[in-house]
Amino acid sequence: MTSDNFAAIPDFSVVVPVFDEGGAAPALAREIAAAFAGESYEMIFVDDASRDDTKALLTALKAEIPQLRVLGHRKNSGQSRSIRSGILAARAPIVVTMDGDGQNDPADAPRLAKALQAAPAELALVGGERVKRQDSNAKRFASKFGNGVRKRLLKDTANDTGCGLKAFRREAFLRLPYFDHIHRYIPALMLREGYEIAFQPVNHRHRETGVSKYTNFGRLKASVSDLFGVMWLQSRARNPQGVDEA
Ligand SMILES: Nc1nc2c(ncn2[C@@H]2O[C@H](COP(=O)(O)OP(=O)(O)O)[C@@H](O)[C@H]2O)c(=O)[nH]1
Ligand SMILES: [Mg+2]
Repeated sequence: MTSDNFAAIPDFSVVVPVFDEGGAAPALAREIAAAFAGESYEMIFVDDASRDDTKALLTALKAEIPQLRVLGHRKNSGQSRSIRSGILAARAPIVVTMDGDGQNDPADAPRLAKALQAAPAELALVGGERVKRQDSNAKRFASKFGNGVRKRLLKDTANDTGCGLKAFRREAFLRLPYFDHIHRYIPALMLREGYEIAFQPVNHRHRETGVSKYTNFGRLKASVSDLFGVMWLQSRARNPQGVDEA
């Protein structure tokens, strides 16, 4: 990449958290490059102190993909913190996140990003909803149950907040309170901030390599306390319906 390229602010920053995804990350980076070919974009992989060769493989790919940036945590800090590190480093006004294991399809990403780019500023998020989950029955059941409870309690209109593929305005994300596992509550928190949100169906693929980093029990444990936390945040929100300057 020339310094000229680096100076220009891209339209889209694709942010991908990865933890021990050496088997999937390089192919995913190439797929993202193919999906965004001809667009003004950067992609930021955030390596969360992987124990495998994820970071080395991605770093080697920078020669092939000039839009690729590789960040690394010194200590494992989880998916949400990785996403946040990527967003803090992102230079584009629109951020697209996706899982690092290849289960989200990069081919869907430009559609979400462009829908947001074309929308009025009030719309801050276009989230993906996986139409045909390619996961085990147990995970699908747990997800359906969790999504149902969350949607009822938070009224966040989201059917699938666990979908890693989301496009949102960077500036809007930076206004949200941050906590571990926030990635499942971005729709609710965007609404709390007074933004509008929308969803589009997206493809979902089998995990071909590596292992899932979450168990149903671990997810449930985190989700319950987070759910109460977000309900509390909602109860403490005030919305001035716009701010006018005289
Ligand atoms: N950076 C980071 N990413 C993680 C961590 N745990 C999961 N991920 C990423 O989050 C995404 C979803 O995790 P995954 O294990 O595939 O969950 P599942 O699809 O729900 O089984 C993948 O991109 C993972 O690499 C973590 O501790 N740190
Ligand atoms: Mg996965």
